[in-house]
Amino acid sequence: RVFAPVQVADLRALAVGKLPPNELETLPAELARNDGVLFEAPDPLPEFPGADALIAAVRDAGLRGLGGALFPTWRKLEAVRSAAGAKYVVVNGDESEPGNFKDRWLMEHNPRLVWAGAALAARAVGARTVYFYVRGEYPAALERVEAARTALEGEGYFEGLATHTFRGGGLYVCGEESALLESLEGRRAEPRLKPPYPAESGLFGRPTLVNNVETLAHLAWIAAHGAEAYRERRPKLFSISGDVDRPGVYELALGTPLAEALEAAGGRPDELQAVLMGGAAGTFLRLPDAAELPLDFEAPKLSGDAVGPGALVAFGADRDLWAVAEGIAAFFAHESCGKCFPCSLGTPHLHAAVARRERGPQLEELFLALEQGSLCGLGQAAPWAVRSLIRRFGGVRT
Ligand code: L3W
Repeated sequence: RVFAPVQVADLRALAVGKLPPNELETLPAELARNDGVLFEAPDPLPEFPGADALIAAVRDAGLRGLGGALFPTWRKLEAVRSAAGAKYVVVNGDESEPGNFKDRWLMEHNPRLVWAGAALAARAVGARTVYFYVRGEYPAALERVEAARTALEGEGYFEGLATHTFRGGGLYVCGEESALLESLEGRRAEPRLKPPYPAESGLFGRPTLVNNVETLAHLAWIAAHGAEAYRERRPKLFSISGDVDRPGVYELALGTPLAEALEAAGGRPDELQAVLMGGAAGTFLRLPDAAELPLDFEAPKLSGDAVGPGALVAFGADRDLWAVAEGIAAFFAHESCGKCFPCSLGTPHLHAAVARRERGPQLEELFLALEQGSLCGLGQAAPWAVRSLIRRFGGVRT
């Protein structure tokens, strides 16, 4: 296996100086900056309320996949539950999207909550085995996830379940759920054609519930406090970094306007020119135009605009956004797994075009080839940041 330090150099290019703290061996606990309910595990951890009750609560709470795709969590639970025979639950802790560090914080500082969510989900779908896949470059997270697993096993919380912590393969594409499953099976991480979705045919060809770390933390919180309390709060973790005074993980209510989120992190929206929302697979928003944009599930203005996993990287007026976009394009070219042609050929072309500061209409064809032709989200999302930069900043070199 290869443990490539893919993210660090890229993030250096992203925020030029004020970075998400990915070079740190461990994230300081204080990096969770406000009073989020997700920053602590309920004590005692929630009991399993029964499959019907749990799935109904998850549905009523409106929980969606918080790795970025926002698929309704209860539908996945229901799909896996309704399948017969052996099945699995897999926790996707392969947080590799530049600009995101909220899953890392949860794995390092609140792994009990995530394990609780995974165990509850396993009981709800009738799975007997849970794998927790931790990003290869997050050694402290791996250690703490494993320590929490051992402790919970000792406390009897996993009774009837086999649980495993697994070190990820060290590639960005490992976070794509089907590539992650390949990696878990001991093969090179390459995405599978979908459908069938993992809920139908996943690990070892069996129905598998794959959920992001944060999603399962929310699920556990819902099991402990109910759907109504959740709906009142609408919590979401945001990784806020770049040109703000207090970069960190913030729990904010969905719907919070962008400017307010930046101010919470000590940012001064009036002095910022842009925010990269979502991460490298996200889009540049222009300030002050987007100041009032509500950070909610349904906020797309341009294809690719989405809260995604919840990264906000702020850029002051003196940052060269083209240099950032070049770093992003280089990242995708480097991380493309090579399985499908649109991505493996398209991402180096994109990188070369951005390096030349090309911004003409011919680029649209490349964007479309990547977005529509790529097998997985890596290639599909690769052009979003560049396209949003060209559209929103007129392609003018900043
Ligand atoms: C059962 C169906 N399951 C869809 C499942 C599917 C998957 C989920 C979403 O992620 C996003 C992108 C960025 N029956 C189903 C079904 N599913 N139909 O729903 O599926 P999909 O295809 O919409 O997306 P995806 O490929 O899982 C793409 C975000 O990922 N992203 C972020 C990556 C990084 C992190 C991180 O570091 N933490 O998350 C990169 O592109 O927002 O929208 O489970 O099986 N009929």
